[in-house]
Amino acid sequence: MNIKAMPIKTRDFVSYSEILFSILAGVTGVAGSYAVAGYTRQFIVAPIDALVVRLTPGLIVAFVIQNVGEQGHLLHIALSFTIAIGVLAGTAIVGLLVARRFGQPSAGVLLAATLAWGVTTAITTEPTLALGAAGPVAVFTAVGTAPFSSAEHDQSRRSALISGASALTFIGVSIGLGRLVTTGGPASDERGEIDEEVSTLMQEAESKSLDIEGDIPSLVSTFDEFYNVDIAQFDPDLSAKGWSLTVTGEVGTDITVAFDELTDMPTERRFVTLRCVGESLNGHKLDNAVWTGTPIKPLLEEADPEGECRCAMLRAEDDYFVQFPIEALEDGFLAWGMNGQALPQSHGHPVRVLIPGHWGETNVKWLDEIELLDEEMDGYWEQRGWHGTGPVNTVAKLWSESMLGNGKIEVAGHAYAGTRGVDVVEVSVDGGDTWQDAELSEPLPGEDVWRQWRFEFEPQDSQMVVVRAIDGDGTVQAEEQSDSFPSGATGWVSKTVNMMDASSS
Ligand SMILES: Nc1nc2c(c(=O)[nH]1)N[C@H]1C(S)=C(S)[C@@H](COP(=O)(O)O)O[C@H]1N2
Ligand SMILES: [Mo]
Repeated sequence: MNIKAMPIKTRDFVSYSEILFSILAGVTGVAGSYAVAGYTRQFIVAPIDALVVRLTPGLIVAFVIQNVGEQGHLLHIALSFTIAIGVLAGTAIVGLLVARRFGQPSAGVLLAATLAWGVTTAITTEPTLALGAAGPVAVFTAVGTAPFSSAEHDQSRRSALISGASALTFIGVSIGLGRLVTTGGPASDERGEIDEEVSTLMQEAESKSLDIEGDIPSLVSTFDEFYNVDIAQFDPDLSAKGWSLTVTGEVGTDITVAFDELTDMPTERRFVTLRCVGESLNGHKLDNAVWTGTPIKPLLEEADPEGECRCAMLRAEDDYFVQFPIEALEDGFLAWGMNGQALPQSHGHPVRVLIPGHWGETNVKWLDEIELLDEEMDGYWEQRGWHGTGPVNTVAKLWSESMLGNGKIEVAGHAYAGTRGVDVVEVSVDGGDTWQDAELSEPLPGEDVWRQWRFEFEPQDSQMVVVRAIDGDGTVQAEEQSDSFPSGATGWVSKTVNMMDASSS
């Protein structure tokens, strides 16, 4: 932009320099908010993002999930950043206009700062942290009240450059500070030690895991491997101390349980596998962990459900909600530990639900309320067209192909069929004409656990490998191909495996 073109003409409603400085105010205001709040729900972008997520129509969400996938988050987060910058820039513009119209620079700056603080407080409900956004808005509004004049355009250019450089420096420092401030997850006194029962189970999973050449999860996924699906970009950051769960609605008695009361209940350790209804047929939103928690049933019995529909709405701190039958909930589990440690923030700290054999979306994280209903209602994803509250589809994944030292090709993966269990995995190396049984890992204890499979064969030029699982009821995985939307992907995973591919993986 040519600074010469920036002098204020009195007939301009807003001048270029006012636009420039209000944008700098907006960007640095957002950076300042990040510096004091970190990547948490007190950061000005977080509530805006939650609103964007809530208001995005289901069809668009479904389209993004299917066509953009994981990167879909970037779209709404970019929009949310733009809105936050726009809002703060707007407060600066108002200040700058008032300053110029009334010839009162300090009144303009004060107005911009107050507006920026007020708006940020309204958005984040954090008056003190809102000062982080208001400060830089005030500074850049103040600099902007000294208008460029055509007579001194060299000086104007210098002033614009200095301002831009200062803004960049400020943003850099804010990113550093914000990173330090972002803590997330259980506090160190909440992290917990791996107890003996969990480590025995983890060892069992380790010893039952097949010796697979390719790089895929063992029978227990690590924290790093375990997939994540969140409706919001900013996970709730809850402490166990402040947490409680209410069972309410159509019940004989309302119950509220605090974290300590929950963990005093009979504690169990269970292997439970999770799978997202939105994942592609051979996707990786399928993982398994050892969870520490307590069964839901006694709590439900205490509350004494009465509703007509025998169904429950589960709600969470991130405004997520899902509804499904009480029968499924009764088999459920309230977990506060994962692989022997406190539940990580991203998996629902301090308490999440695990519903055996049902799609991932029923496994509510950051749970705070179970409401028994009189009438069925749609949950968050069902409102957006998904049918993901029922039992999972059977699937065998083909996650690795490797060339072995013995000259053979190894294909391997995991298979999952919810509470039906996986009985057999079959592999075809001729595109589905003939089938052979794969080697399967010994079943882990538990009624909702995946298994690993592997299969070796003599390489030919190129061949079509197909895999399918047979569940505990003897039912073969459905062959017909369908997309994940709305009821979960179906079909058999197939891949053309040739020696070149296999040796490079
Ligand atoms: N509160 C809350 N619970 C939630 C979700 C969410 O966005 N918010 N996502 C659901 C979905 S769609 C899935 S597949 C699982 C994923 O759990 P994970 O992130 O621990 O793997 O959590 C479910 N529970
Ligand atoms: Mo999901």
